[in-house]
Amino acid sequence: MTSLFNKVIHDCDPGPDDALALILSMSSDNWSVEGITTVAGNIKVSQCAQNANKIVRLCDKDIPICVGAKKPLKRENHTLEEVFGNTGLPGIEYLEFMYSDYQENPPAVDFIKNRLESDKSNHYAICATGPLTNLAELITQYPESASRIKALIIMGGCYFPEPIRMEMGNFLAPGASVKSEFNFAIDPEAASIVLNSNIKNITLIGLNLTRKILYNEVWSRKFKNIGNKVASATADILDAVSDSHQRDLGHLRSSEEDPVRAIHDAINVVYMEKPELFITGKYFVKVDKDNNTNSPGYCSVSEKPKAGFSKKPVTIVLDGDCDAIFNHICRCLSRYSHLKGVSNEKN
Ligand SMILES: [Ca+2]
Repeated sequence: MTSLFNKVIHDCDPGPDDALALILSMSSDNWSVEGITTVAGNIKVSQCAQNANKIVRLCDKDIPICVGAKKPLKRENHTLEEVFGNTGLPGIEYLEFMYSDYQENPPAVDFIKNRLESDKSNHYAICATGPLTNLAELITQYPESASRIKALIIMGGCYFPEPIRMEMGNFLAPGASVKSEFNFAIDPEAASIVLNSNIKNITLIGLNLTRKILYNEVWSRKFKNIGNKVASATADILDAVSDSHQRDLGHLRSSEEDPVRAIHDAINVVYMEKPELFITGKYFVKVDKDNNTNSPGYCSVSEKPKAGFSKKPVTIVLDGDCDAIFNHICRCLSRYSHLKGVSNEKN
């Protein structure tokens, strides 16, 4: 897949799993991370930018951070403080927040458009791990620019029953009677615009896959044993499981302290670098968006063209090798060996 692109922009709402996605992506030799654009999702968009800044500084990088949509296209925002706390990124409070001048950077949509237009000798992928509001605005306002995107890898949706509760999502949108996936539920209009756009090489990573690839105390120990500050901070971020995670996945713990959780957004980056670890299929997709459906963001798939579905088939990632994925993540975290020490001064 890396033959398609050599530069990546992350559109995200960090978020613990977005944070891991950024950490993995910034470690890659296969591409350079050119920018991070934030979107309202897990938390408020300005806090997302602060969290992105914290992760960029942790990894000793200098990458532009641009603030995007404050709310979905047609709906009110719905943040998840009850899951992710007030900062949206618990576990690394010991890292001081470092002021960044991202407030003076261009808005997210302008940044992406300018990069795609002014840097035509390079090939850009977008790694999208939040609601798709920014990308829908890009497609609507600047369709020619958007068509220059060489690959779009999206964490969003649920295409087959997820493996833990056999449901089609993990989030009950306001007024909904059936669960759907958070990123698509928050802005289903945006998801629909993106899936019906002219962007080539769209890959969807949904809960049907991400809830199979679970972090736990075994991987926490391995991350900490890597012995650099990024790897240990990554373990701290992922070990900070919320009460809601425990209610959801507590029955899978092997001890009281076992931090079992999914790492949804991070799977995007593993797939971008190591697609051979995954099984994929091509499908036409429909995202429920009207207010009168009982689950905004609910996804349906078809192997054949069908009215109301995307005009082109997209790639859906169906399965992945869990141990190989986490071993690859360990290798990515080892790439930060020049950043010595353990971040958490409590330890
Ligand atoms: Ca996210």
